[in-house]
Amino acid sequence: MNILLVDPAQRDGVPELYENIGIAALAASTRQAGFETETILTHLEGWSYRRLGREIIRRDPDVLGVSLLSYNARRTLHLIRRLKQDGLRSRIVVGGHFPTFNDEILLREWPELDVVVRGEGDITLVELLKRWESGDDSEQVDGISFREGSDIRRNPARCLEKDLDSLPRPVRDHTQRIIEMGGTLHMVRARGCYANCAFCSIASFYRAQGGPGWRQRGIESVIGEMEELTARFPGVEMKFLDDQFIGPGRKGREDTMSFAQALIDRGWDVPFSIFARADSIEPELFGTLKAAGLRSVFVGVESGSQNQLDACDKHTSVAENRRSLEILHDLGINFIMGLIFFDPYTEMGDVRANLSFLQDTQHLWGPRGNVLSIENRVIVYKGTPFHDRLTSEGRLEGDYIDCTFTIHDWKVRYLSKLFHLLLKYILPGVSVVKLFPAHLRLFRKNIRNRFRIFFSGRSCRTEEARIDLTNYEAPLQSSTQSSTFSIDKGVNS
Ligand code: B12
Ligand code: SF4
Repeated sequence: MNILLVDPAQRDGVPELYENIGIAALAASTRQAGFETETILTHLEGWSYRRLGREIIRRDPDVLGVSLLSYNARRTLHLIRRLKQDGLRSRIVVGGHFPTFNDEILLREWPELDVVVRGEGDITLVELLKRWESGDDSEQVDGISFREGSDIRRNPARCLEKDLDSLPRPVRDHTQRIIEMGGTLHMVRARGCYANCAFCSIASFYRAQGGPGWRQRGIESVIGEMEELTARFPGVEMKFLDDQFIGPGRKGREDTMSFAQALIDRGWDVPFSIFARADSIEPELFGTLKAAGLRSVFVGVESGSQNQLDACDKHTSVAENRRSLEILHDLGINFIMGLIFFDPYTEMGDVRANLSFLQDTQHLWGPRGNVLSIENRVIVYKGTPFHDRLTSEGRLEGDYIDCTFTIHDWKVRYLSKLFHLLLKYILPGVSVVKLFPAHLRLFRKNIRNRFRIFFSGRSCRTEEARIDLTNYEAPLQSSTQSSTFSIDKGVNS
């Protein structure tokens, strides 16, 4: 039985450089169980949806597994529909955050989908595939939803696997290329989060499955993986994707200390970055983490207004936020702060408080600035407390894939539109004009490189991809500001 696992692109044809650890984890589990699994990271290939469709048809897998986020769901679902119309005979399984919270409506509206996997897929997918392989179509597998006649069946949630070390390490099918193209090395040491911020779906995603909200791998297992990866990719910075690198309470702090100490004892200098809540940042722990290789921290500051922090159920204070930045600054650790400027309840006082927070902390920022963007309007997803609150207040607009809200205060509403306009259209326009000579240089370089490859007779994929990337580099930095900044709503802490 051959399986194809796909991470669809977010934007048509724009290469992004990361290994999708969810897909890599599923590939590892299914291969360990004896299945032939191939993975496609569309964003890495720089393929359009049309090209992705052709590649799927060409491979003709028995099972097509697709990872969906709200952002790529609509286009991907339409692609699947089109492929089915064109005769694709694969069984289709979707999973990830978006399907987990929208399983029923997806199965009702998209008959092309066979199964939705809810929550973690590592064990669920393997069980499902084994049943299908043995010709058992009864679908008695925990953690899935599927169609039975005209009904939608939701099997019980699968209990979270307590021992993350029992799962195989994610495969690294694409990491070599990613690194060669200048991307980062993704790692996971812990899954889940003990908090429950109003704009974030992490808590509901993991809690729906029962079991501990935050789980970590054993120190030796993580260090073993780091060792293997540093041997393969020396000098590369590792980015820990854990929603919360530091676990809850005293134990969480002690375990992180032990992890850092174990790295120090090995005498390595492996640079790494993490996500952390402001209230988990303190001098001793972060001093030790720095000695262990910590280079940068994404801090979930969210706001410089106490009202807004409370509305987001952040359970931190403005003073804690400021202090966390001071600590990182004093220790010489880089940071980026995630800042939500506009949420459904923002008032002018919050905007003012945010601006003055930025002003007060500016002396702590690095030379290139540390805020992703000031436009930052929260995105509301199903599975988040904001989504439930706004639904009960009747304030959500749009559909289950793409929904938005209106901000109560009309002044804030217009300000948010103005910021959006500025960041999405005017600033990129200005920078395109400013960067014109650089664009021209890149264009010439691109042509030169193509000639070089043509005459040297090499058809090296990495080399070609590198050229494509250079091509995209300058426009990306300027024109995608509005989507780049919003990543902090996806990558929260
Ligand atoms: C790293 C990361 C990124 C990276 C890389 C993305 C990636 N997929 O690797 C970058 C920076 C590019 C990114 C961007 C965005 N992200 Co992001 N990101 C994350 C983060 C922090 C880690 C992902 C991860 O590796 N997790 C660890 C692995 C093991 O878990 P997993 O990916 O969930 O996979 C498991 C299950 O979901 C399931 N599963 C997943 N796919 C499939 C497919 C099948 C077939 C099956 C059976 C099961 C299955 O099984 C997997 C193994 O257990 C998550 C938060 C999180 N903890 O998940 C947010 C998160 C996924 N991102 C989120 C968002 C919103 C975004 C953005 C839209 C942000 C933005 N505004 O631009 C963009 C969109 C990206 C896109 N291409 O569409 C949200 C998704 C919410 C939603 N409902 O869609 C999350 C959940 C964060 C949050 N706080 O809510 N992100
Ligand atoms: S935003 Fe960060 S701290 Fe809050 S629930 Fe999500 S992962 Fe946890």
